[in-house]
Amino acid sequence: MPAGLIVKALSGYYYVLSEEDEQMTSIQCRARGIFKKRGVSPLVGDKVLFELTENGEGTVDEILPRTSELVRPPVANVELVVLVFAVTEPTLNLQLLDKFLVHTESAGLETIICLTKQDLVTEDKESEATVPSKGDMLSSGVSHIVQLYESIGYRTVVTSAKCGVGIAPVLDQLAGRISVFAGQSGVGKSSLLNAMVPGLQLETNQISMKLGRGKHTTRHVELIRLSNGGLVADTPGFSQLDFLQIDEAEQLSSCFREFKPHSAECKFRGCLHLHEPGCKVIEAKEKGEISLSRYEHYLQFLTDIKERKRRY
Ligand SMILES: Nc1nc2c(ncn2[C@@H]2O[C@H](COP(=O)(O)OP(=O)(O)O)[C@@H](O)[C@H]2O)c(=O)[nH]1
Ligand SMILES: [Mg+2]
Ligand SMILES: [Zn+2]
Repeated sequence: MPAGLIVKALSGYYYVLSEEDEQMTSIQCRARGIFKKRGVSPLVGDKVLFELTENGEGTVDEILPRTSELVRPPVANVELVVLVFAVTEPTLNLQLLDKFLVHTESAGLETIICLTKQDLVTEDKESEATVPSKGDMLSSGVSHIVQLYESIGYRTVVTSAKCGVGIAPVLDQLAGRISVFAGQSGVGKSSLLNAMVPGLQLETNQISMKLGRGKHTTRHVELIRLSNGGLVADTPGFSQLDFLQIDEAEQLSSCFREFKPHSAECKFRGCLHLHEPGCKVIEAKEKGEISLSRYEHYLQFLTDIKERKRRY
């Protein structure tokens, strides 16, 4: 039975790329009834065994074991999440970035950060002005943010789809695996993908589908194939994150990577790094070894988690 990969799911059909097919055309398949009975459904990203039927279509017979399973967007076997944030337009929201990072950490997914629309902040070197321009200030802010997240251990790439900056470094990260692009609408996810794939023309500047006014009426997940064997999902997904998987306050702290070496040294086991004596995380924050913004977001998320617990 041939093996393949589901690259698209739409209206009850699964589109399977056969491993043996050099042409890389996908085969339209139905899923076998047995899946429904078992309460499982194939996902985009699934490796499957399928059978060809007489009309050139096929049947998905078996789903091979998954390494990961995202709920939103619904994609299996994702190895990398690219968190896409614009340096401006919309205003860079570091709290949301940290929230996404908590999610990818708790899901155990490798994450890179992509800061788009770099062309909107290029500094004006020619200007003699003593007062820094808005662009100058944004530009130094961006390098500060890159430094911060790189120091924590997240590869951070600054890009401009408009000027073709930083496209290759992002593309390199995507080679040979399944990735998802996550980020608010309007940050430039589709534009970035269009810049990476010659001939790809994803619609850009789409009105949010949540408002029901989007041009696309069909909501579907699709993997885009890159020339280096990478597969990427460009889906709105990930938009309204609530701390679904995290219900222990202690677990939150472990999702802040840079806390780890310090929290291991806290005086009390189960220290929440709020105001406990002998807390090494607070000490590190005061020495500037942990950034104030990261620590503050940690406190905010901790409050969110506690309040949610209280409500149920
Ligand atoms: N100046 C500038 N604008 C960009 C860049 N990338 C995207 N945009 C614009 O930002 C808007 C949203 O882009 P889009 O790719 O649709 O964002 P998405 O919603 O995240 O997929 C569009 O008007 C794009 O033209 C960039 O690198 N520079
Ligand atoms: Mg888009
Ligand atoms: Zn502590």
